[in-house]
Amino acid sequence: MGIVSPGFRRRRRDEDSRLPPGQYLTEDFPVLSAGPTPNIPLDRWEFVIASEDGREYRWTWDELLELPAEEPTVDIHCVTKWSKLETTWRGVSLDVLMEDVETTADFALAHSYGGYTTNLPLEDLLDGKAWIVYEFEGSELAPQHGGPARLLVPHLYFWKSAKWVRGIQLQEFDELGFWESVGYHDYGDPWREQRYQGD
Ligand SMILES: Nc1nc2c(c(=O)[nH]1)N[C@H]1C(S)=C(S)[C@@H](COP(=O)(O)O)O[C@H]1N2
Ligand SMILES: [Mo]
Repeated sequence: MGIVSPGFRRRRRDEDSRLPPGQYLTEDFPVLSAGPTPNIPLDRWEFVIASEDGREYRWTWDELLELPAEEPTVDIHCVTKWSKLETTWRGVSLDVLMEDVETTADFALAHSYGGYTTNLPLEDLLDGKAWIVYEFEGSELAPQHGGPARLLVPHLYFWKSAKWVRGIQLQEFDELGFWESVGYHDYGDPWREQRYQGD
């Protein structure tokens, strides 16, 4: 039968192998927000990394845009079971932002405008694994998806990718974020299906 081309079959197999356990593919981009979408004027926007000893490293919106940008194409996986393959973003690697930050902290707590928080080990933000992104598929990041800027940590469930990110607190201890403190997994590796505490 010539209905399904070999190329299509090959692509389907490739897609299946990129889907973590329990996930399904979606072409849409669902919006998942625990509260209202905050409105952040760009002239008042800032991003702050605070180290465990109280030092603060700040960037204005213009300063963020001046930093070298990358365009990661990554698969994203929401704990509500949708996955989206090959999403393209533009933003600044956390490696660039962390370059001059002096720290011996092991943990990070990301804070958002609007009050959302999420925790992760600092090493999961480094070595090309995380970005502060301000474009999605070639357009400025829509407010409902976290614009003006969000954290993107695609190797963990998408709740770790804090929308409307305003800063990262570095600390020596692991402090649970918003979803983590109500039973979601502390780490959230989609490949190990770490959805809830105890998984
Ligand atoms: N500030 C903030 N960031 C957030 C959330 C949120 O409610 N508030 N939801 C998280 C969850 S559970 C998911 S799945 C993704 C959803 O991002 P999207 O709405 O762009 O799909 O954002 C994450 N980041
Ligand atoms: Mo989610």
